[in-house]
Amino acid sequence: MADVAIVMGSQSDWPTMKCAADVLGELQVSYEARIVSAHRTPDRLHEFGKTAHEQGFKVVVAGAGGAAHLPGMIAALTHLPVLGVPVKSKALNGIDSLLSIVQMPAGVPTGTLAIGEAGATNAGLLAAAILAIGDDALAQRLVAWRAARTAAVNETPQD
Ligand code: RP5
Repeated sequence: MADVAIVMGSQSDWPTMKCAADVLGELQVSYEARIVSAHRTPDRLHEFGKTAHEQGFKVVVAGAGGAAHLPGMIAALTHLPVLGVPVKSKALNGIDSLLSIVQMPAGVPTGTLAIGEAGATNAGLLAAAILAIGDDALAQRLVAWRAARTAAVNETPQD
């Protein structure tokens, strides 16, 4: 049983969504990664959304590109927090993905992160922050992770 489900619309989304997996791994947060396409596997989408809570997931990170309906549809099917990652698309550089995820109707909240790898990394961090509310050891790991990032910033630029 994993705490975080990382769900993506296509195998082609994995290089982006792996950034969420990587940071969750660094923070020792359990996750499962799955391919669930809103358009190509609608039955799988419905099954996942309806059973995500029963499966023990606490947060869903969902990434898709183009007509990126996956995060919003999962949010329509579960009360779990859903963090949407707009994957950079070939045709419109992810602007289509972003707009498809961000503009949800009132009542079906879907968190929306930045386009691409930064968004996936931050979705992983945000999932960890949500879980850390009830997990002091994870909160300490998150604080340490952030402190290490701060410490890595030089005060002056280097040649
Ligand atoms: C979306 O279409 C996926 O999330 C992916 O970002 C995009 C392209 O998918 P592929 O054609 O590469 O499978 O559903």
